[in-house]
Amino acid sequence: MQQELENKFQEKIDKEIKIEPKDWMPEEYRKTLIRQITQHAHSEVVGMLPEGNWITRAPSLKRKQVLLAKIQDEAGHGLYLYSAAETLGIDREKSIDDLHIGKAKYSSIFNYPTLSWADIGMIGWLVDGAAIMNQVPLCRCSYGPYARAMVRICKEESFHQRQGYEIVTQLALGTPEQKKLAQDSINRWWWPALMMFGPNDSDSKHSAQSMKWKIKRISNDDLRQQFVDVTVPQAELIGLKVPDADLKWNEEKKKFDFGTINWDEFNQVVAGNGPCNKERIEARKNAKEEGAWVREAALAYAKNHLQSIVKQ
Ligand code: BYC
Repeated sequence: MQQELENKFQEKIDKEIKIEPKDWMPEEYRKTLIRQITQHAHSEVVGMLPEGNWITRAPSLKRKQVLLAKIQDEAGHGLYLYSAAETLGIDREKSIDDLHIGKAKYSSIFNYPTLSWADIGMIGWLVDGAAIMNQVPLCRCSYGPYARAMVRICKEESFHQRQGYEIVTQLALGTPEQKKLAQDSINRWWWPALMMFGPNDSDSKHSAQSMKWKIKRISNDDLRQQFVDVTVPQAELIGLKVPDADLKWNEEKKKFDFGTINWDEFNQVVAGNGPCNKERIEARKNAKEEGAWVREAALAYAKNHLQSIVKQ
């Protein structure tokens, strides 16, 4: 019986029919999605912190407005994703608590500090750029609610990437001091951006099953390669040097060869020992505590409002 259900489920996936919340699904499929979607939601929300660090110091009113809008978009992405995870039966409060007690993961990239304004451009260009590369295939994910959430998220991420590249371009083509800021920033963000795609295919424990279930469509290494191939020419165009002595165009394979990622650093950051892990979780916990009165007030208002409607 169970085997029959699983066969039918896989048949649907093979025929590109979306799985919807009330459809039967293997427990492991549900768990994998809950893990990936909540990690993704946490990344969006924690990702607001390094950028929020520069709202008060944006170099002009226009830059401040754009940055504020971008950060609000990230909050929206978090909300769509928590909602998508809820359709799988996970409680939002519980997933947020899991983040706060260090049980749930979020993207390694957000554990690095934003030391200069150039870092805000670099996040838009490299981090959102890597996010798009990874998320466009997720628009074809077999689970309907996740796939649909990704469509809108990708549209917004594309705008974020463009605004980031525009900031970096202006700095890179500006005064020698500005160019130095941009170069220093790419030196610090390049390798962490490559780590966003996750472990090499041979070490990626979830990939094989996730590809079979069409949750993932393209492997970690293939996405990383696509990112390098697209991004290196963009760096060259504005005169920035990618900090990789082994980076070289491979004419035969029509792709860039590049150096080895420091996996020890990646593992340390994922394990909670990166430069800003503790600060990030502390900030999220404080936000929850300090925002408690807003939630209580909103709930009281909603209850009141509902009662007055019922009375009418
Ligand atoms: N950081 O078997 P694997 C954004 C974990 S963009 C931390 O390959 P999977 C944003 C992985 O979770 C960023 N942990 O796993 C952009 C697993 O651990 P567990 C968010 C990582 O799931 C701009 C273990 O390593 N994007 O939000 O098949 C502004 C083994 O890995 C990382 C997404 O989340 C990492 N970089 O593939 C603001 C996209 N990489 O769970 C916000 C959706 C791997 O077994 N997620 N790990 O303990 C995915 O596409 C996939 O989950 C991944 C990993 C490609 C990230």
